[in-house]
Amino acid sequence: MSLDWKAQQSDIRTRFDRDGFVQLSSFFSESEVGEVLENLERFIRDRVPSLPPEHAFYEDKADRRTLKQLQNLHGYDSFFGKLTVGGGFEDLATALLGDRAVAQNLQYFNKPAGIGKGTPAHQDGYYFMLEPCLAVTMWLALEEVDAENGCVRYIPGSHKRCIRPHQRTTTLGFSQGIADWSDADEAATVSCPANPGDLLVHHAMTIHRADGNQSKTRSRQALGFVYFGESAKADEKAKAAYVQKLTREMKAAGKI
Ligand SMILES: O=C(O)CCC(=O)C(=O)O
Repeated sequence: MSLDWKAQQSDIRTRFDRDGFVQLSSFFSESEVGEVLENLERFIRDRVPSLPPEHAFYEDKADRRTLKQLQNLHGYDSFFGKLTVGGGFEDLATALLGDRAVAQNLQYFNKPAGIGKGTPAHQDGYYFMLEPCLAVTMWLALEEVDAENGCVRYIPGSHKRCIRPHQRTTTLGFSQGIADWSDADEAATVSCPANPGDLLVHHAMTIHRADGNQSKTRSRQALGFVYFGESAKADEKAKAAYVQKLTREMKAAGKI
């Protein structure tokens, strides 16, 4: 871990509590990012072909080069497991939540060059179904990310308001988007370009979105670590029913 975040812990917590997100430059060094990319390459080559379809999404499922999202990396692979559980990401999540962080998911997010779709505006808490809504997502940039290839955009302070109504989208991997998105919402967004190794951390209530990848040559790869606070209770029945219904719909539509 390149950044000594513990030395700045109180300032980081203040910014996170105020804005609902915080950007930490050079959280990972160049060589740590290189190691992640090497392991991703191995995982995609050796393991992804045998994953269940609901854990590996493609922009075009007939074209393996269009891989856009992976779920549960930490459960499938010991390199990613060690990164997610018992390490620096978990420690930082605990510090920001003020509650012991419990790892839930490690996702891979890619927007392939030219075809990567936008991420609809949403709050992770809508998907998580937690009471209280105490969770963070940590988004680690693995390459240069900017307005052209689809950087993440947040509405600062939105974590202090309510969960907005969401509705079904047609975007594979982001099935829910804010239903009453307005020009005022758009104007309130702040874009977060990032360099490889930079970490964006957002609260589960924070509204965020990203554009599609307009670059013809550059992909947009990132890892997303999800942690729930120990005291947050998930409505597991409602969540399992939703995931089951969604998987059925995606299979019926030929998307997975
Ligand atoms: O990678 C993206 O475009 C957005 C990721 C996201 O929505 C999340 O990590 O909660």
